Amino acid sequence: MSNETGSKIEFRPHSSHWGVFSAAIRDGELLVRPHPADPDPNDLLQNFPAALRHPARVAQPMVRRGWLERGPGPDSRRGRDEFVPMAWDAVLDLLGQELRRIRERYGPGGVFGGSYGWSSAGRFHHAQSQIHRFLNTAFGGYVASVNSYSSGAASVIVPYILGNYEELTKHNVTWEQVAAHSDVVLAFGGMALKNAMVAGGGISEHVERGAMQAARDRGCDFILVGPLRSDLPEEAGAEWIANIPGTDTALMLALVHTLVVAGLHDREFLDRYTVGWPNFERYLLGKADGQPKDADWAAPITGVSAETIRNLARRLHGRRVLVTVAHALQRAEHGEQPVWMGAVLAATLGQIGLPGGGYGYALGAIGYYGRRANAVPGPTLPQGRNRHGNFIPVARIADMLLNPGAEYRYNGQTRTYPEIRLVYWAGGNPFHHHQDLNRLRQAFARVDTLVVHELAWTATARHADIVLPATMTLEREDIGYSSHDPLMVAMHRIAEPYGEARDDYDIFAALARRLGSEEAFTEGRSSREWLRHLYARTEQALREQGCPAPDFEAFWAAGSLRLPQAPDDGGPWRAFREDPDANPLPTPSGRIEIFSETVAGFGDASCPGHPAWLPPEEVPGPGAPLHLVANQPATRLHSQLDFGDHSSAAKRRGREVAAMHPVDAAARGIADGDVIRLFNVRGACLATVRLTAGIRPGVVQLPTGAWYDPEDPQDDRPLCVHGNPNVLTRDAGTSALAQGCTGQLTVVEAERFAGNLPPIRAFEPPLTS
Ligand code: PGD
Repeated sequence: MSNETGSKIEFRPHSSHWGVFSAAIRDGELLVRPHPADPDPNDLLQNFPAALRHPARVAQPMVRRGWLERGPGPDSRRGRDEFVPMAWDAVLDLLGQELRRIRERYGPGGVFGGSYGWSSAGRFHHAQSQIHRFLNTAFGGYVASVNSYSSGAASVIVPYILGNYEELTKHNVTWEQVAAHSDVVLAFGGMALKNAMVAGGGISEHVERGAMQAARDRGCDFILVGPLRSDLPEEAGAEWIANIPGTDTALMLALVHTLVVAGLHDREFLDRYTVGWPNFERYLLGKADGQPKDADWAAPITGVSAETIRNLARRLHGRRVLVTVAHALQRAEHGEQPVWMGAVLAATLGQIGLPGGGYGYALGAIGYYGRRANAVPGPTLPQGRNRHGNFIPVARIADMLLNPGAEYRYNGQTRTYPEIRLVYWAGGNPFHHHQDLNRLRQAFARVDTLVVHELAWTATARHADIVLPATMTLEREDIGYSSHDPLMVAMHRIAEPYGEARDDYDIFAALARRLGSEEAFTEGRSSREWLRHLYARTEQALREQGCPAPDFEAFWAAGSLRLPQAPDDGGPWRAFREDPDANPLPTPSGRIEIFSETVAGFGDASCPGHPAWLPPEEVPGPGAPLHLVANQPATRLHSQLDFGDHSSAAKRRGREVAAMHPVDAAARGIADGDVIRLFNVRGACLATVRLTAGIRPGVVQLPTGAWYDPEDPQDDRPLCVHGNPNVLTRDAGTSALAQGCTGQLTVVEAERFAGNLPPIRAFEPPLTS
């Protein structure tokens, strides 16, 4: 391609969590082309062009005026104050001094460096790895976080009941098997393409749509259980069972009950491969509590007729059935239960370990599930050892900051929240990912100092005391790699840094120098030298396997390298099925645990020893009669590049779009395209409504990711004028076992917003002086 002056424009390879691409600058404009071999490229790539030089970018280091004038300390003005620009050397000196003060007075236990977040795809400049390495090698450790907002409940319960969580999601039933073998895919929560279109580290081939189409063409039936019809793509041709949100465990119990009373359960499989069935069966049949968990019992709970449940159960018998449970289901109160019950349903059908059958937990939740693994390792920045050792379950951050010294339960332990003085964040956006944002604001007001590296003025940056401008991925070199995508990408620099932005690595190196630990952090390497160093591991593994192993220069010049992949062998559950004694699962008993002595032994009523229907505390009622599903957005990854064109274009009247059933809208005098106010006891936000019959009546859906935009930041409970559902969600753990995020589901009321529409200011830089 040439520009107007006829000179050739060079497209360079790059990668993002949402796709591999190449890009070039023509006449000051960024052009982006998806990878030519991608069968189903992701439109999220179109968020890049407008974002690159958008005024929402952070142009220079900034310090909050109140912090600068009064020094570190708790301050409720965070998020309400103005900022003072500062030169790099001065701000780094100031921060170095503050880090020394904290270390001397409180030690590493005074710093929360959990810094959760997805940041960018390149494996070296991955901000999480950078900040953890810095805190470990140059500071002496930090209070960490464990687990994720994605799979907080599942990752804790799975090792007790099924085995290795990573294997369950990444080495199990693949899309190839679905296309070739499944007769029925029973998808609780669906498998929305928007989720599978993303994979941490990058993805060059989006295969899910094609696989569902191929399975469908072969005669596979897809059955979607969930309140949103869009959670399976049209290609799946799915039958839709629109249950009440959060009731899947009850529905699964009733399916199993129906199978058992009809004698259609696979007794042989249950005897040979599982433990604890008799205990569970007593509960199922009502022998323990007098209530059989049959279809009639489940119908009013789930909103699905008893007849539909019974018919569905009978249709599952004797066919190659794959049960899938979306991450979303466990991001709710008692989120452990649907994960466990999905496994019990699959075991009852006797399908676990068969090609295209069994339990595909979280298949479709992300792009690296359901694929072959790479046969060689990719680059990873070593994070060093955290000698401090204390941690919290990731979604308990506000609890920790608000309740230092308080006890809480987690994974069978009683733990104590530490007292945090400094919070350091790079590569994440808690004002996107956390629940009950008004409470989070109170929590952040408690610390002495909040430091944020950001490429843009997210609400997290606005609440910080020190904001350091980070480069965006397009402005630096890196290596893109994901464990289940065969393309390793030489991510070339596409553009110069915005304003005074610096790479996280360079910022941490400069701070490490001020702490007297530069060598420990950098090991004397420049960024380019780190890339060469990290690449060497893959090169060596390729050589050892007798595969072509280009050196770094050749890889860099070629722009990408296709890696060998492991066979699609069904993983540990196939081997277990073939010989459970030779290949036991890494559970306490070596079998699938339908009853877990270990979990029961923890004695936490919120997660008993077998899967059970535990009615949620938060249910629709007076004041909040509707369920709100706050799910992943389709037009951006989480909150990333919300100011990009693709994300902005999908909004209506500048606001995030909420989906609502026409019946619920009519009852409230709401018309399609109206701006509505969604509210509950915790907060309120505006959104523009889209009416659709593709949602269960009684449910509103508002995706996450619209940047928090308080109408009046001085208020304690300001109206978010942009549509961030996390002002409404509840900040409570899934259970005492996992303490996972429950942000997927809450209850609200909706009304037509009749006032003057407040302007959207989320993307304007904050006031400076
Ligand atoms: P992102 O928007 O990806 O969200 O939460 P997460 O915090 O990961 O945030 C990444 C941030 O990193 C962005 O602000 C981006 O600008 C910044 N960034 C990108 N590259 C760089 C870089 O190189 N350096 C620096 N310093 N910064 C960079 C996601 C989390 O949200 C997740 S994973 C899930 S699954 C949860 N889902 C839900 C949900 O379903 N429902 C609700 N209500 N809430 C959720 N929150 C969770």
